[in-house]
Amino acid sequence: MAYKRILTIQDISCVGQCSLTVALPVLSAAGHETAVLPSAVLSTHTAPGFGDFTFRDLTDDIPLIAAHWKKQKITFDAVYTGYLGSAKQIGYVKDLLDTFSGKEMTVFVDPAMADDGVLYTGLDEGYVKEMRSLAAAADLILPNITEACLLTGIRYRETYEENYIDELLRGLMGLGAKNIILTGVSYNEGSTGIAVLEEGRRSCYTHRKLKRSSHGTGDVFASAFVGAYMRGRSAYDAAKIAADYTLKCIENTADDPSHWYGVKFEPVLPYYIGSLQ
Ligand code: PXL
Repeated sequence: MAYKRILTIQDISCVGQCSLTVALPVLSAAGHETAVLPSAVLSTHTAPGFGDFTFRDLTDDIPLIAAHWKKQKITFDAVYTGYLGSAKQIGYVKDLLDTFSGKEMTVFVDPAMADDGVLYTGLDEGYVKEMRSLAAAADLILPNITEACLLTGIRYRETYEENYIDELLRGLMGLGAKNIILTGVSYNEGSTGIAVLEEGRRSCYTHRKLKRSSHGTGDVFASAFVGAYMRGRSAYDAAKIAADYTLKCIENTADDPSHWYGVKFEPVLPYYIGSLQ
């Protein structure tokens, strides 16, 4: 099996099971070497529940770290970005992609910035605007419906039919997105799924929808997707593996109301590893 070095750029939420505390174990479980560029350090994630969180923005460190890596001739097989610290930082991340870009470097952008029709606390239109151009620099983007709406300017809707999803996919392509993994595509109460646009071909993976919606599942899905894709799976197969794993993680958490802030993804890692064999 090829051993890939994956750089992931996202925050350290010290407590809360999202971002780097999810991405690193999942990518390692997929058999990849990980490198990190923390975008910010927060005491917890920013979703309602933990109250006031601390936020240390690491924007100014990004170009210094990138310059050191460049001097050392360090290269990456993939870069996977998630929640970033500021609009200015997104500009630095674009510069970093230019600096390290190579034929063999795959760029994944999860524009982790919103859910259920609303932007995460602390983010603004300036952040969304920069995220649009980062999405254009990616080989694959992984937005949910809310993020796709913010990126394209299309109105957010809770209920919709297939032509709405087509409109979102077209809008994202219009921004310059090459391959799109659109999550949370649900046409009825009982099911949800992923719309995949891979090299112009459209497919959809649909699965059971659980009653409970859980925090951090976007990061579990994106990390599991990147891990599987970098193991040579197609975007559709990687989406299926990641969606099935995410569903199992939610199921594994459903009987524990005290675990409201994330999903217990760790005990289900053997299932994920098995699905990659
Ligand atoms: O799971 C996405 C995410 C990542 N990082 C931080 C967040 C969130 C979602 O709320 O607050 C800091």
